[in-house]
Amino acid sequence: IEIRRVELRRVRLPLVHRFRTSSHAKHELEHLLVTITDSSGATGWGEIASPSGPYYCAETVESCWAVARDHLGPLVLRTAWEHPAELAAVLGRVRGNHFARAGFDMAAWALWSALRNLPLAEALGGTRRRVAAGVSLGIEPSVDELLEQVSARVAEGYRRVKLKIAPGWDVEPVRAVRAAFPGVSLQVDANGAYPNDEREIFRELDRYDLLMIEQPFPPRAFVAHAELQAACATPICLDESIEDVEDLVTAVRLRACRILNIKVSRMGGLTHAVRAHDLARAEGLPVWCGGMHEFGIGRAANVALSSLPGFTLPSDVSGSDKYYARDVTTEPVRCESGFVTVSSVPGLGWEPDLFFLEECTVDRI
Ligand code: OSB
Ligand code: MG
Repeated sequence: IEIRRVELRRVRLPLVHRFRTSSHAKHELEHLLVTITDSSGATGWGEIASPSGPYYCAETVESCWAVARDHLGPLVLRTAWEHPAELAAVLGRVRGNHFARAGFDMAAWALWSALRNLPLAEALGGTRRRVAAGVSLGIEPSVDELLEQVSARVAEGYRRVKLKIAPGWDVEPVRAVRAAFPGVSLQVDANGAYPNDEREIFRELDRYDLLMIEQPFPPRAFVAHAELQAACATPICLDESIEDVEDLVTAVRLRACRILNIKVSRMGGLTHAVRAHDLARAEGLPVWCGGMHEFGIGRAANVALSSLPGFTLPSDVSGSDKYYARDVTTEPVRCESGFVTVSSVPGLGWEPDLFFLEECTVDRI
């Protein structure tokens, strides 16, 4: 496969509900969409779902734009490949910049699976026909507003609820949600907001029958996570800490977590996400697919990835409507009774809405 044309678009969508984490609040998002076209005119779409500022990881929309334009795009235009993993190996000459690389790797998988007439899920080794959908709820102005959110999502059928926590917004909202929804499958995500020696808050959270505590400490704190995991019954799940398979080996050897969140973006693409899945599965570590508020293109890739056999916990693959009034695909990703159906259409499985994209594209190259 030889790529003749690479297009980057910067696309802006408003969020239906403001989302706040331990580090930042958002009411609209800008992601980059990557289109690659081969010599036969076939195209593949990918999404670079970087947050706008460097608070989740080091990348930003601006850094992704620059690295995609100056390094990844040119590399893709001069590399011939037979399988997406070959292109991923070449993209790996660029250090770090996983979100930017993920957009190109995703586009390569979308194109390759379409050319082979295979649904993306099948091309990746997926076995599930539908995936369990969980929902991630941001920090709300009050516990009452949080309870309203939980109530609405549980009524929609989501299989589990994740609450963002941060110092000052942890035990109280968890206690309130647990009291109001005793049967709901509940987990928390701190996005690394606690100092490495914090134990008391987690001792308390240990009492609320949580499915997991995600990323309590900063990304590089493998030892602190291992010490906390040894001291608490609730499984620790790592997100920001795991950027590649080497990080996962470190976490497994140190017993720093019992669950892994795999994000296509954070791992640097589907190729690396599948490798992380394979290793976790061999080590008996359950995984689920995390999200970055993806638009329909990235969301489609998340659904396909979640169909792999090791994804035994509900993923953050909510329906498009949880985030966007209108998505960039002709059909939104739909969550029905807590499940998203895996597409059986060859390629990505969802089509870009080219007319709507004209309206929400703010820059292109
Ligand atoms: O840590 O999982 C996270 C969104 C932005 C940055 C980090 C995270 C998240 C989410 C959103 O939790 C999950 C989703 O896309 O539904
Ligand atoms: Mg997380």
